[in-house]
Amino acid sequence: MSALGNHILVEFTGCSPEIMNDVIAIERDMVEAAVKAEMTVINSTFHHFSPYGVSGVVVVQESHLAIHTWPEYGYAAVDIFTCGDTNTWAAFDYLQEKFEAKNYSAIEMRRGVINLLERMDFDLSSMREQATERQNPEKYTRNVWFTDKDEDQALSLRYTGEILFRKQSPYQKVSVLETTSYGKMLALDNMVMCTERDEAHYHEMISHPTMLAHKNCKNVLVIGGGDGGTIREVLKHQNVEKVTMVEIDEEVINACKEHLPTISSEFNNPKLNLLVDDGIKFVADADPNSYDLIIVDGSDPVGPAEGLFTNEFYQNCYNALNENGVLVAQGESPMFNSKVFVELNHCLTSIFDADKVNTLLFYVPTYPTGMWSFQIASKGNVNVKENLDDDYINEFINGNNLNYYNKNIHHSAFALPNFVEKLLAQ
Ligand code: SPD
Repeated sequence: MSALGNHILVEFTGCSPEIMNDVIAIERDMVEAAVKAEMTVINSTFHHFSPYGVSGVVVVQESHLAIHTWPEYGYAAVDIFTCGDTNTWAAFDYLQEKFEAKNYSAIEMRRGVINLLERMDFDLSSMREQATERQNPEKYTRNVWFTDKDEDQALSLRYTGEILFRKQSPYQKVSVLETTSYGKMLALDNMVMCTERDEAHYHEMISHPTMLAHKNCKNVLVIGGGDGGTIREVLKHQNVEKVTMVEIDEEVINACKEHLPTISSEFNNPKLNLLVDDGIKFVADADPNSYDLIIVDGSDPVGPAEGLFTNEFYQNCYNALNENGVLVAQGESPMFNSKVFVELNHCLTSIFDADKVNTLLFYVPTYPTGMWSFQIASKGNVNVKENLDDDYINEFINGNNLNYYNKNIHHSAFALPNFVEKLLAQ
């Protein structure tokens, strides 16, 4: 039976979900599959869907290869259509291997059976001229999005498709991506930790309001903070003598040292004692009355950071603080994660006196909802909201080129919207 084309419709199942969501890898593999099948590649266009899935087409001289993936089912629907003399099944074999497909099924169809068609005459030369006039400018676009989400809300950032670092550590998936408008970004288990463009909002606010109110933080403990942004800010304070940082995941440190040098710039500071260890255990074993300041710069309360949101951990922090010591803890978002936000505040007010715990709000465009918080709890008499020494603050601000923190921000950060006050009063 003579026909114009040959069409293979393929179901790949049991594929690697990671590969099925990797638009760069899929485009590369589809183009290479065409080459393996001895086709001549003309162009390709691929799209990544939010939150996941990839679609794309490779146009070849002999027709096309197309794909749609559902990573959550480990499934790819592929069709390979060719009207020339090609080795179509070589493309199939190649893709099966690259997608790590455990199973497949395929149907082969003859398309355009000649006996059923009637040939028509038309003026080919004038059609070619018109087509040349209409030619699209050469343009390469890739629309790839990273999404940080829970069941109901999400924050998406467009990125180039390049994943600069990707490793499954014993604790979490560590990745560094190149976003299109926020610079490079560190993500842990698909949650945004920091981007080059707005990390200063977080790192300045986790350190300066408390340290400038305390005025004499000599011995500082940082739990987490593997990207290095918090210690970078802490070490801007001249009276700091020693910073002990306990980060559980060495891969986070490695990723940031390699790809985020402006954030991880202080890892070689001689005042830093960097320990790759479990911060929860470290605090449980810490000598009592040791630290002027403890900063808990953990990720969100899933995976390795879950234990950073417990009563026992904060009781141990309280014991490890000296009599005038202050604690700052990553407090989540009152909008995105209001349950944890409230629970942490209540946990601290049950350990420190209620009037010694303050909620500080600040804005990070790349965190879901944009509004984020720190809880600041004081063991002694340091009041982070009032009786601030303006000269001391000014001297610090003038000596450092800060992006977010200033005196007005310090005062306003403790002003809470009504809905936040109501949440905390529950
Ligand atoms: N979802 C964002 C939670 C922020 C956690 N810490 C960020 C690390 C920056 N040093």
